[in-house]
Amino acid sequence: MIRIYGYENSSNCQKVTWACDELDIPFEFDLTGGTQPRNSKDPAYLMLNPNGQIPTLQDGEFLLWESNSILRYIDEKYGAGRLMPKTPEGRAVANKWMDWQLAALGGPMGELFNATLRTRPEARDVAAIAAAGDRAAAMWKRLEAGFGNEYYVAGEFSLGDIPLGIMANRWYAIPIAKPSLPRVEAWFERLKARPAFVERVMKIPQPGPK
Ligand SMILES: N[C@@H](CCC(=O)N[C@@H](CS)C(=O)NCC(=O)O)C(=O)O
Repeated sequence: MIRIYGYENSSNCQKVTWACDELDIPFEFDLTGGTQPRNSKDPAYLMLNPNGQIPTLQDGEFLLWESNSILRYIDEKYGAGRLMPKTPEGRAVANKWMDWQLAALGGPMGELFNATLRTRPEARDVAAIAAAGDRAAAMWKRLEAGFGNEYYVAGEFSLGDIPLGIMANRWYAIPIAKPSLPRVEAWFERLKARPAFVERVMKIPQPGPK
């Protein structure tokens, strides 16, 4: 059975647990200690992942870190590629959105998340939250503009939806004013109808203040 080092309320781990359920792949968690890692900086863990971050996947002797790479690996190895579109163009679009989540959306969303849910209410900086909210909203507007009439980001449901769906779950959990994004909102409603998303993402409480 594959092993996932991580914890269930980590956004990057949720990508993997959600995809495993979509593909009916059994897995075991390690380092979970409930909802927090025991220690991702532990020398023994750093042997598995020199970044000292989660998730790390172990499949027999094979070790892999970087959540989006893990998604591609499990889909190809255990899902016969069924979470990737069938055409090169479709796969390219799914890959584009996965890369964009890490390269463009993740930064502003991390900043906003740390300034809000990860900070005690009395210590929150209203101006910093407004600025981070604006930067994140600018990114969500790009996704809104990137949607045509597709139901999912690459047409059919695919790996392309998973990293973005995790971010959307955070975005809608953060109590700030948000612009109207009808296509993003309709897509998020579609994700919420997926049992694996409900179980592995929606039902898991967001991490609280550090
Ligand atoms: N690019 C990495 C980022 C992993 C990452 O930032 N993981 C966070 C949890 S969501 C983490 O390990 N945080 C603890 C730390 O940085 O020490 C990936 O996608 O796997």
